[in-house]
Amino acid sequence: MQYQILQIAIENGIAVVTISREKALNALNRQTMDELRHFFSETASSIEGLKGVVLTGAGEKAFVAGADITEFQGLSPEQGQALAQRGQDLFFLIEKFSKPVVAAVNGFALGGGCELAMSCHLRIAGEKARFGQPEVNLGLIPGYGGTQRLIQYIGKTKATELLMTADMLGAEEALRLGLVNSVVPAGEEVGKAVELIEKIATKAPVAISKIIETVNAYFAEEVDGFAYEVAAFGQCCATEDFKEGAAAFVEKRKAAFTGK
Ligand code: DAK
Repeated sequence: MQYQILQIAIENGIAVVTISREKALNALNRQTMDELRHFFSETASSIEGLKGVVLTGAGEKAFVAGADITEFQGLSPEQGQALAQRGQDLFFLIEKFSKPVVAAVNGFALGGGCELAMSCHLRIAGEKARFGQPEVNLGLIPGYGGTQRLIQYIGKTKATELLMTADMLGAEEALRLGLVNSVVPAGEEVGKAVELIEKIATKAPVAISKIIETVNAYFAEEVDGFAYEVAAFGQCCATEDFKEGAAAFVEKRKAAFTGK
């Protein structure tokens, strides 16, 4: 696929993916959603030695200011439902991606933008970042998982308030509530996200992918997370990296993980 909106820079095994529709505050139009889907389902897995992905928005003002409002006027209930399902499927794809995906939130993360950030495994906020689900202003509710993931991150009480009032959260409050992992000065979001992925990449890759799976299992209703953990633990025991990690500890040296 020839990407028109995503700018992808790969350095030292880390893909920095920038959503570049700065004039529309990086709003998620169909093309952007299609490119994100293609990136996570095709391109990312073909990147040799991929350590993780950083998602960010172009410019200083917005991460993503929501779904592109100009595109969803006049949708029938059936079309709306189908689009919401398609969007949710994409965000599940990101949430289940086997390598860490970190959102570097450099400004407004509203509606679909907040939902996109919440589908990433970790979130670094710039001090100017603002988070919110303003769909009720448009006569809508979030359709890309926002009602569910916001509760998962910050709890029912505050999530319900934000979903009903469309109020925005600043970066520090988002940190206090547990929506983001850390707050950095504006302009340092991507650097901090890269640093975090570099740190995670020093650990055993299969174990990291099993952390992603087991954390997701907690929220998957049809899955017993504890049973999932037991099975995933057993799978880790079968890896060469487990032998290497344990041997390195005993031999008082740094482990050299291979991802096998
Ligand atoms: N879509 C399209 N264009 C957008 C946009 C958006 N979400 N947000 C901003 N823009 C455009 C503005 O129209 C403006 O374009 P021009 O007038 O220059 O052509 C440009 O970006 C700059 O925006 P502003 O001039 O408004 O900038 P300000 O600094 O004054 O305000 C703002 C920044 C972020 C507070 C404001 O732009 C704003 O309130 N934006 C809208 C935020 C919002 O309501 N986002 C949508 C949330 S609802 C669905 C599934 C999911 C969804 C919908 C449907 N289906 C399955 C059907 C999800 C919906 C949402 O995300």
